[in-house]
Amino acid sequence: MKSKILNILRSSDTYVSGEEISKLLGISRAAIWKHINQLKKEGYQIDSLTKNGYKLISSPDILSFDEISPFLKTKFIGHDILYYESIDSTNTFAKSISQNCKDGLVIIAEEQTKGRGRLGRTWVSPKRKGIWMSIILHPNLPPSEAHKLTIITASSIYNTLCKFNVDIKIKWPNDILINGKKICGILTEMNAELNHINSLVIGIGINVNTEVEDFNEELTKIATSLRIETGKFIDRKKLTAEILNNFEDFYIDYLSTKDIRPYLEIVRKNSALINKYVEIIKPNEKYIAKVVDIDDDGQLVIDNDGKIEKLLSGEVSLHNMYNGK
Ligand code: BT5
Repeated sequence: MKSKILNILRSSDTYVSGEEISKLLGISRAAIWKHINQLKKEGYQIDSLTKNGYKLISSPDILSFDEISPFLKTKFIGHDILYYESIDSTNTFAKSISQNCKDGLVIIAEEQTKGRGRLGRTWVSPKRKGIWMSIILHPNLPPSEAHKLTIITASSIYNTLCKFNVDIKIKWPNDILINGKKICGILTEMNAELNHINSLVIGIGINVNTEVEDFNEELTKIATSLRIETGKFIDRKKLTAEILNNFEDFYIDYLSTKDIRPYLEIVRKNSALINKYVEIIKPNEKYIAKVVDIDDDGQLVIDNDGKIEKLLSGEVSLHNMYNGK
């Protein structure tokens, strides 16, 4: 009901009387007043005049379904959004419900208290500064294909961020960098049988309006945000919807063609790694090698002192990029 009242107020430039809303929605004026008060508590600025009714003055900077849906063009992703002011981790929560929920459900939080990266690392997620969300999917794919969805996610985010005219690079397998610093990380997790993915959770963290003070000392050196890079305050709602729109386009196309090459092409063309030297960290060894390519299966191809090796995303960490040895 609250969303319906909001939609009525949004569609009008002037005051809408309580009587009109009451007629349109079939609820009492007292009930409308209660919902309006709730909206005000959520940060909506609504002017109410006894004679004229209600007028929406401004909406809060929040990533609820009501705020994102006006910009959504998707067929199913984000048609349901579970929105939290604060959560431990959208991925942890998404994983706990992923088997019994609708395909394309999105979990979004304004803040994560235990945001996660890969391999038990922490993802710093300050309140209302970024986009911290997880998309739950039920693709009909074998588990061996799951890593390709990270490629689809990275390339769709790359495409979305291009409009900001900044120097964006994709760092295999799951990072997006601007001017060499990390702006986005992707965490793909799944629940699978031997031959079938039961559910997949794609976690996306993007530093949008984060300011330097929001990063700890360690992150200041390696992380950045759209705000820091563009000098502008960015509309998070629109950006969230654009990411979901672009991601769904790529995802639906990939499921029908099973051809990852167009997306790999985006990753290769804008790779932060190809032709660079990287430190490869495996559980039992560390070494420096030159990245030569990303192959058609999405594996990183490296030249380790003349020996060509292929790396799967789950098995390595890459540190310190070198332009020459
Ligand atoms: C990632 O891991 O980059 C995946 C991050 C995924 C975050 C999203 S947010 C929504 C969803 N819910 C979650 O709980 N997670 C997902 P990895 O490649 O392991 O990188 C982690 C490293 O990035 C850390 O060890 C830090 O060095 C760095 N880092 C942490 N917070 C950062 C931030 N806000 N911006 C840039 N770098 C950060």
